[in-house]
Amino acid sequence: MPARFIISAARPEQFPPEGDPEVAFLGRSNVGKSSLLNALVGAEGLGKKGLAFTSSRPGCTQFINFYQVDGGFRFVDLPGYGFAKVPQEKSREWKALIEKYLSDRNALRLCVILLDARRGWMEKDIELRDWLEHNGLPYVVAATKVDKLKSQRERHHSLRALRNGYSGEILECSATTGRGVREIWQAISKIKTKQ
Ligand SMILES: Nc1nc2c(ncn2[C@@H]2O[C@H](COP(=O)(O)OP(=O)(O)OP(=O)(O)O)[C@@H](O)[C@H]2O)c(=O)[nH]1
Ligand SMILES: [Mg+2]
Repeated sequence: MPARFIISAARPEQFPPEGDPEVAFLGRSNVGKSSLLNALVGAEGLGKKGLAFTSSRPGCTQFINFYQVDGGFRFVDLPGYGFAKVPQEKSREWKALIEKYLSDRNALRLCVILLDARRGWMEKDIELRDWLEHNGLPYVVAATKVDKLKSQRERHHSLRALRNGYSGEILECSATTGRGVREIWQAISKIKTKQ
């Protein structure tokens, strides 16, 4: 699915004018948001480097990045939360920026909450989920990096951590193997028919 970068917004005034329905990718720092976004749009039209910049260094995405995706969507890559090494002031700025986007954006139709399959729900993830529910924003939950679960024991532990206090659907995915990409696309396609 061809896609192109629109803008990197450090402040709400830099958000592009509202347009196609938007899908936002949210989750802890380093959970794999940018990687999953790349996997969703695939190599097609992107070239080898991918669309969104990824890094093993947490705190890689510092602004809200908007991408136009063919098929009439926009993908929105948000900075990760919960990364202790970011100075508190910076972290507060990001939180304010993210909250502003989530509360004011009419075009926002779906949030994808990403959880690390090995860790499951952490405090900040639950905070986010509660906030989305309270504000009536639709979301799906994706467990990332499932390719890292090698043994039966690890898979069992993962399932427990993901199911802990949550009974909704969880899409298992991996940006490395492409697992779950189709299922996420299915969830995204539904937002069109809901308009
Ligand atoms: N094995 C494996 N590694 C992954 C997967 N997804 C991401 N990674 C790795 O995890 C690291 C972080 O990935 P990013 O996509 O940059 O994470 P992010 O959530 O965008 O991080 P921030 O921008 O810092 O919030 C990188 O080293 C990726 O290569 C996956 O599905 N499997
Ligand atoms: Mg990122």
